[in-house]
Amino acid sequence: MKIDISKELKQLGISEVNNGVCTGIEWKTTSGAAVESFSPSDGELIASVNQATATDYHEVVKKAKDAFRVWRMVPAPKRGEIVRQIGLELRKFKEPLGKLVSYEMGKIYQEGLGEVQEMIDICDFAVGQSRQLYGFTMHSEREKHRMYDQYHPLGIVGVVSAFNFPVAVWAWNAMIALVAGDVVIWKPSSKVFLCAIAVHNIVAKVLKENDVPEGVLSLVAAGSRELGDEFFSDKNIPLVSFTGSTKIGKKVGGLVGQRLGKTILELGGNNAIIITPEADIEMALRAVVFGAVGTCGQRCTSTRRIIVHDSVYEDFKNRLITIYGQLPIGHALDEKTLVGPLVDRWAVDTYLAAIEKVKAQGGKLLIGGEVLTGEGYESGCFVTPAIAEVENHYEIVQDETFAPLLYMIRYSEFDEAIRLHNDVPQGLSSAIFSTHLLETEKFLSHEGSDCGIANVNIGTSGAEIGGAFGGEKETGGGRESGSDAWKAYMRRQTNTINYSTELPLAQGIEFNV
Ligand code: UN1
Repeated sequence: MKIDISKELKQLGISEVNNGVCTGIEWKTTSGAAVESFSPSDGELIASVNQATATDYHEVVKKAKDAFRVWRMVPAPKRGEIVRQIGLELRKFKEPLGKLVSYEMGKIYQEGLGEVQEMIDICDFAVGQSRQLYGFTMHSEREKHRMYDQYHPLGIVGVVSAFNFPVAVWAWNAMIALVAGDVVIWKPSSKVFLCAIAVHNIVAKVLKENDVPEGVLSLVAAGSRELGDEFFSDKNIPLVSFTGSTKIGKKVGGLVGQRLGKTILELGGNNAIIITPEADIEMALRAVVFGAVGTCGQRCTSTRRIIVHDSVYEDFKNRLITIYGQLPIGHALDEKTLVGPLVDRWAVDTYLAAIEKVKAQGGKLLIGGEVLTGEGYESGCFVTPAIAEVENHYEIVQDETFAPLLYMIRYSEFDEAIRLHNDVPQGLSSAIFSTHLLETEKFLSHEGSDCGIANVNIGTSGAEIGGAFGGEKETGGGRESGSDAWKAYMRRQTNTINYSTELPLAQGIEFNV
């Protein structure tokens, strides 16, 4: 199937060959090695990008540092006004950008649109936040003393985003960072450079119209071979927000930690749904299918395990297999499709290797696990989503396979379900389907789910931007997006002001000189 998106590429300012370096308004001609971007849906070359070099990077950092000195002094609500305009501009480009996300990354068009909607939503959220960057006031133990804490801009925020959310992850970080008075350098995944270039073209108009200094929002499109350790070790970047695998995240955490920089790490998940005898089974089925095969299983919040009570297990399994047997798999931009391709053939190989491991470790494959061939599947990136019956302790089950591979695990006692649920190294998202108050409350209690996100009667994926997003254990530990996640993007300061004519010491210490 051929779908022509040349009109959308033109609208988004994507040429055959693009430069990978931007400081907000200006694009810099780069001499870095070219990366070609192919659609996993039809294998067509979309366009290519000349990557940023180390020299480009240093120039970007210099501009960003200069820009920060100006930007931090712009009143926060005025910074919010720029973000408001970015949100308006994104609304105009929702369809073409959603289409490019879908075509370059492989998620279906509906999800591409949803991703741009998340960008718009976080802009709206950040505009409100720009008037709410507040701290507490405390009563001092000393007479005529006042104490409060306040938040100052931090500096350059380095945002490293993964291929699976080519545009939204940047927005969650960048829009909050902007209202916080920070400047941003974005290093996107080399699998989806074109989406990042399109986003920068969209925001450039707003930055230009408002005379925002060069360097407030920058892009360095460079693979880790061109620019990796240097970026993470750079003392000019006080906060690195990294989304990616646990393996790379540990390395990033080490490099930033060595220089005592701050990190927000949004790494792997091994997200489970507990389905109890009290569950609404229809709702649970729909949530499990969307969670497991949405984005072809390539969300960090994807449902990887379902822990199902004995009494409903067989019925749930059979109904799930029937649904899986009918899933429309195809081109991400075909509106009939519910399951698009994996991002590339490397992801397909990883998927097939995981299926083999499941079998070798004692699991029973119930459906799926194959590569599709023939008409419409020429790119080699299409697979049939799999379900396997396993035990939770298998090595492969303990690992995150970034593909549509769903594990079924049985339980008989509720406490056992919670134990199985938590017995993995990761801790991002979790859910329970139950209408029994004692079960749902226990799941949300101190002895319940150990994840950063815990849901009742909704699935593990598809979080709204209004809540802080992130996880525990090997998921990394930071939070981005909504709630009070903005605090991580700012420098906290405690202030004590003495308006008396005495100098009393705290703790009643006498020290008379
Ligand atoms: C990710 O996969 O990196 O909750 C983020 C969700 C999306 C975000 C996923 N809002 O599924």
